[in-house]
Amino acid sequence: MQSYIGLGSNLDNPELQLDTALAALDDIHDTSLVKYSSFYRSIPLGPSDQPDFINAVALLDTHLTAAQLLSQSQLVENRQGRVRDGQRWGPRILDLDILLYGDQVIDEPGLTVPHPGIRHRNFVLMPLLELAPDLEIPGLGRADELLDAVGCAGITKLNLAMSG
Ligand code: 5RY
Ligand code: CA
Ligand code: CA
Repeated sequence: MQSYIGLGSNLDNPELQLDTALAALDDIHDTSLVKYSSFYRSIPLGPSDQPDFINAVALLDTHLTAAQLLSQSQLVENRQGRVRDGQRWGPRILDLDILLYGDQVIDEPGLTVPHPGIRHRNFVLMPLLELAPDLEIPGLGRADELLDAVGCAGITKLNLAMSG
């Protein structure tokens, strides 16, 4: 199964956190990292009293179920030192979201796929479109049309030389 994962960080050297997370995703059993997008710097959506984020999207090839992939992703978040304290949508060392799992639609407690934030978040749609320009999101339509509706304010694609 092909699954797209959103990555975000705004604490403790975010670019290093994303590099580490990409390697950790490839290390998940029965799963391999196929490719990943450029890194993007983006202003925080939701609570704005926090640092800018670095965001990216990865494409995985996996034999795990979506629920197994979710729990493996949460292990990666926890191993990188993510702590869940206080403020909802506050700053975090690493956030991994299952954006898409094949073309499946999943609605379970703790696991909604396609990810409910996709259509409103340019920091997800831009890197997703970089990997898959013709992508259709189940139930929502073409990703490029969703990005047209949301716009590109507050997000900058980083140069490879700057993100390393
Ligand atoms: C809105 C509310 C909550 C958008 C809105 C969240 C990230 C959201 C972020 C991230 C950037 C969050 C979830 N309206 N901002 N805000 N990148 N995560 N730029 O990864 F995304 S909290
Ligand atoms: Ca692996
Ligand atoms: Ca999350």
